[in-house]
Amino acid sequence: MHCHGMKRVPGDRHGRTRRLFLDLRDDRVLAAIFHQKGSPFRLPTPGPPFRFLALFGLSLFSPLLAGCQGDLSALDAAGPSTAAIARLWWAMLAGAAVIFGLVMALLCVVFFARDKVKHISPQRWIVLGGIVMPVPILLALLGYAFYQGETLFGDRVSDAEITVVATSRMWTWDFAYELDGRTVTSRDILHLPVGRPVRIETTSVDVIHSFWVPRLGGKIDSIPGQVNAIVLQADVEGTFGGICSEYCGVGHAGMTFRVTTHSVAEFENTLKKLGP
Ligand SMILES: [Cu+2]
Repeated sequence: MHCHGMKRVPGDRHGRTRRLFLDLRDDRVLAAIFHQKGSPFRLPTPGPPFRFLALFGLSLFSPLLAGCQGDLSALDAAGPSTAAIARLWWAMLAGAAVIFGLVMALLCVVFFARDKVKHISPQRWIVLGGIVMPVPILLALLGYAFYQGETLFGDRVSDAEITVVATSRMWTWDFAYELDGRTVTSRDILHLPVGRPVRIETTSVDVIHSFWVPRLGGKIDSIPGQVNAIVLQADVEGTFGGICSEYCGVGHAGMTFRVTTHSVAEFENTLKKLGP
């Protein structure tokens, strides 16, 4: 058997890939990770199975954990709508993990106990493994998605006493509020009261944009000549990121805004300081 991948000429793509793979399993690399001063992983010398699991775990969880929090994370809920989205996301992940685990279990049976499943016909594998096994899980997830959807768009959405008009244009957001019979506005900063549902009515003056504050709720298209509405509620005071989530031209990436939430009294004071 040829095992001379390491002798490929320098610059060879496959040779480099193979060296990188081998390096990751090298004791010196692991020693740097696990035994350096101040390393959070100061552990006894890891054995081969542990090494693989540790590296696999590190590679899997670092991007996952990094994505769970932050200004634009829909998993870092600051209101009931995003809480519903996050619950659904975790349920979908759990369902996908269960199906993945079952498929891997079947794969192990085929690899390691082939004699016990040899009598099962291919058609039976398809029906049992491809339909009977995943469909109940997928139906349960579908039902849960409908149930959570009611929190976002259905009868369970709270009635909003406050309305803000969000007007999009390339590449800014204007927010208009009613205050004692007059209209005040803010640009690229949306002020919201804490604990009160607010109806956001959005429209565009040029092309289609999309209004999205990930920590407070789902996204909604902002379309010229049309008014679309979404109800958002913030449960905590703070500032959150908002973005246009529909590509709208060269300035799209910079079409962001901030959401600042205030206590109800402070919200009114803030609006009083705004101009028309
Ligand atoms: Cu955009």
